[in-house]
Amino acid sequence: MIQNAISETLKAIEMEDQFGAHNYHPLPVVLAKGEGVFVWDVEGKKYFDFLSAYSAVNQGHCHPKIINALIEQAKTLTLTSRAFYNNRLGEAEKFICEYFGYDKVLMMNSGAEANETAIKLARKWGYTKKGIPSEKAIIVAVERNFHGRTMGIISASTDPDSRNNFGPFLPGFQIIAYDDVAALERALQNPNVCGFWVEPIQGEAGVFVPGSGYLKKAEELCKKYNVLLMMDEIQTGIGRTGKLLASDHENVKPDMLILGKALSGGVYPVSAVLCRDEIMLTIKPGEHGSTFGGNPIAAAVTVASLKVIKEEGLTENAAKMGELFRDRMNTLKSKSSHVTLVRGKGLLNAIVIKPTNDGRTAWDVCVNLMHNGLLAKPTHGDIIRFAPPLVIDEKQLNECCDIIEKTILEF
Ligand code: IF1
Repeated sequence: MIQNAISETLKAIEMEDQFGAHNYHPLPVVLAKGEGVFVWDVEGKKYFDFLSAYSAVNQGHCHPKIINALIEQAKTLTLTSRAFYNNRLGEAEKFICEYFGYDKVLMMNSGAEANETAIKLARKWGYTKKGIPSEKAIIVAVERNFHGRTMGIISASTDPDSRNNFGPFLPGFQIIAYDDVAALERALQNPNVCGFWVEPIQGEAGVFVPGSGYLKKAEELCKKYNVLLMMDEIQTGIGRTGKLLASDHENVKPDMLILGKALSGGVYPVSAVLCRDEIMLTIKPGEHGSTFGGNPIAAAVTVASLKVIKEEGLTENAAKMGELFRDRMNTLKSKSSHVTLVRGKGLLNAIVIKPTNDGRTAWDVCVNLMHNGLLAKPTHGDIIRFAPPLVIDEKQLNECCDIIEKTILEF
């Protein structure tokens, strides 16, 4: 029994290795089932999921209400294209706009597509509303940004792994330091700037939380210089940081709100850009679109996913469990010389691991965490991001902190 289960793990890994692109380096675990905060591998071993598919399954794995919405719609009508209307999209658009407080929404599929849509909307608004000379629009972005993997997006990236040997790049981006108000004001004085494109907390970079007041100041400067604040909340949104949006921590209302991941509870690829009419209506029929964008399944799943966040108080739970988690991690930091830093907001947290003298790193900690029943992934070598589904309860959270503490103290 055990033997053939292990061979199932190896068989799955070998098949991916032989037939799949090598664009990831996964932990050596083969998952087969998910429910709430738990996932099971092919050997039947149970784990706490502390990555949540990079904050896509905030509502927990296979949430019954979201799965039922998927099944019911999938049995009825899956895709019409936008050449025709359908009976699900309009009601979903209304629900989403009222949920986040915007005039209109443009539905896409992946987060990258939502960010590409935001770039096109900002430029179109820049030319047709702000009067920027043709082909001169600039979008200001920040160092260590992560907005996706498409050519337009990596043209603004400062990460060599995202850019090397993929050029030539899309022009029209200016990169400034993150969390630097003076640099931002200098950049926005250029009248050709149409947008400031930023994550309220930098997830991929290792959960960098900017100084308090930075987002508010950015909003004020964007208003002062007539620049669109384009907020990428794909990872930080939908309750993850203990508020519905990370922007809410500073009462900031972005001109453009960019969402993805947990917008569908990790059940179906759905992304979206929300903004006021003045911006959204600069794109006319035939100027942008996508075969699957806003399809009936995406519409039904998104409404169900957003309802779950409110019905189950997941935003408030993320705030409460996040406080508990950081307290426990800071206690651990005082006990272990390997943990050099703890940072985060709500249930988007990270610890920084000092490598051991014999060269063991955050990766080795994650392998040991896996053996101890908790799945997390290192980023940029020494940082481990911890982001469980927002449905986690206090007992489960303390059990996970025990696992993390045990693993680190054994390290
Ligand atoms: C990978 C990172 C996280 C995102 C933000 C847009 C997107 C993402 C703030 C694009 C996607 C994912 C992509 C995935 C791993 C993961 C990731 F490490 F890559 F950066 F979460 F931090 N904006 N993030 O975080 O959305 O097109 O993927 O739907 O590419 O390895 P997408």
